[in-house]
Amino acid sequence: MKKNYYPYLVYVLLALLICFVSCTQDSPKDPTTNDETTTTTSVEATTTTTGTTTTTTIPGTLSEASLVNGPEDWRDQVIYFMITDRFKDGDTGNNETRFRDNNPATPLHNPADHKKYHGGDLKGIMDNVGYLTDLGVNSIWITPVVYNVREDDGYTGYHGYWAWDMTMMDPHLIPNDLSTDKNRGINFYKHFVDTMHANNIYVIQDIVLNHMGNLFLYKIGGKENWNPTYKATGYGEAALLWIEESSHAGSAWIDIGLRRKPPAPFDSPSFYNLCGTLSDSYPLLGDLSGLDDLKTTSPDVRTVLKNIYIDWIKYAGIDGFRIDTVKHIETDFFEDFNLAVRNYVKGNNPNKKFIQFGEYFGTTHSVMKDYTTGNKMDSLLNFELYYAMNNVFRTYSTNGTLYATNKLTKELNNRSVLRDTPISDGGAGLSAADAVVNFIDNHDVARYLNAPGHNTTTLKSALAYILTTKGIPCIYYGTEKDLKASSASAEPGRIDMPNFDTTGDTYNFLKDMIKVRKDNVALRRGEIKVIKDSANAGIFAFSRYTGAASENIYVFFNTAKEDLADDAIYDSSEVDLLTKDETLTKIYPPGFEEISVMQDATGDYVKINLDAYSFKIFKKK
Ligand SMILES: [Ca+2]
Ligand SMILES: [Ca+2]
Ligand SMILES: [Ca+2]
Repeated sequence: MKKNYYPYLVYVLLALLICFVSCTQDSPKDPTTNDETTTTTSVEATTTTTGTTTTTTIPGTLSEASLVNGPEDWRDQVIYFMITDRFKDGDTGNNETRFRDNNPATPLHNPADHKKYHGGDLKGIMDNVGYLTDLGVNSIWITPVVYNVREDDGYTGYHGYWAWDMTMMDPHLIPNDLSTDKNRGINFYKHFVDTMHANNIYVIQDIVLNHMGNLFLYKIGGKENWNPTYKATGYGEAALLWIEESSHAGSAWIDIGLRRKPPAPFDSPSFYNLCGTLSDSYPLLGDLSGLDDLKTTSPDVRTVLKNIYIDWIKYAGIDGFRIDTVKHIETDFFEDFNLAVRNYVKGNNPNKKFIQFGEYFGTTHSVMKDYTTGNKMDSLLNFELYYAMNNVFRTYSTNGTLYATNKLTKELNNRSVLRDTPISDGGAGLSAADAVVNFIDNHDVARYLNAPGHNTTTLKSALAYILTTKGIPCIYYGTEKDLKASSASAEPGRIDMPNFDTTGDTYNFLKDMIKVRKDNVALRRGEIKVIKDSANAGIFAFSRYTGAASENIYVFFNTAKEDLADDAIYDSSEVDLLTKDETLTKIYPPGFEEISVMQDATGDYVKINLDAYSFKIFKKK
């Protein structure tokens, strides 16, 4: 049984006395403070990486991580996003052993239930770093690592988005014998980041700044209420009722859920908005599904959040943040937070390119701009492209065909409202239009293959598009394994990686496409111009170019259900990408093919054969 307490760490007798008098709960150690009482005993962590077993000493004191430079250019990165709990259980010793309501019939660890812990951990990722490097991805985004609420109404905090203590590692991710030692937990994470860096993989940490887990309810007019209706002026600090102090005190699930008052300063009612339930009309101040909304307008809250997350960079040496639920946080918060992060990084390694991108579920570029202009985030997840691709590559319209390919052109054009220059003071060093993070699916939406009628042919086209268009591609774990959920919604899609074989068809397709991107600088860093699109399913052709003609890449998609034979594709782009008598050589899929650029009264054109739902990539010979 995992222990559910933390060692008291006492600096002076006074603190000891205060603790005896007033502490009703444990107080984890401040990771920013070097603790003179920490023993020098080391803890060994054994890691197996591609057949080699190494033993690393995990020290009990914190030391500053060396901030590696980060990628030269984030556009060179292919991000692989995994829910750590679902990737690989590398250490069964840290698996959750409790039961809901202390009932052995309902274990919180149950790999057959997507709401429960499955056991994946950092060792599981380290053990399979060779799989990631074989695939060719060079950055990972992992779900939040901080100490979470274990259980809430039948769900568990396996995903990491329910913080109880943002300064401490969640015990399910690290060796069990480190789980009550804040410093060693953080140092194990540092060991994990170092291991990734040693394999040329950068680490993006997912962070939640909007809310904590569900740790309090309200008491209004003498009545307890989990989700009172939204009240813009707030219910007042007196309405905050910690669960352990409510009528639910003594319920078995309080201890199971670790839903105690959080450590200071998050135990202060002044840290919360206390406005009741969030609504679509008022997304900023309410509690999202009962998750306690932090008062992100408060200078004190801002300072604490900045310090906590700068410490994760300082002590673990990570390379970026993916910031959750930004739509529920005031935009000016990010001028403060993102700038502070960049200033810290710059002060410690001016060469390090640290990326910060946000998640605004379902947004468009017209909204995204408010979060990326000025000194805010580098970029956001590209939901506008996600929806466009859903139409173009995935969702059949009522007449049984896919939608107009010009939706992709519109998405590219709409990026013009985004910040078109790099942030002046560091960060990823890219315009927001260049730094958008492109994805075909993730943990908040259905898996790609769960759309009706879809198969790996259209999956490949969609993957090919995010690996050839402008932006930073992000692959959801298991896509390369053709993972498909029991239903077309987000949570059932969070299934376990079935294996780490490197033999599957989609796996090798993705590996090849990642290599094509790596081998061609224009696909990573070039500009993009659409050569031809269509008002129905059909052709979508574009070029990526750097200015050096020999690097020009031409990509042709056919999204129609009919084959296209010898279709003339005229260059309608204003940059004149096709020139008469030039020859283009196919670089993907394998097999020799050359086409010549021809000219008639309409202009320069090529003729190309494309099977239904297929694509080809050419390079100027
Ligand atoms: Ca485990
Ligand atoms: Ca909020
Ligand atoms: Ca709550």
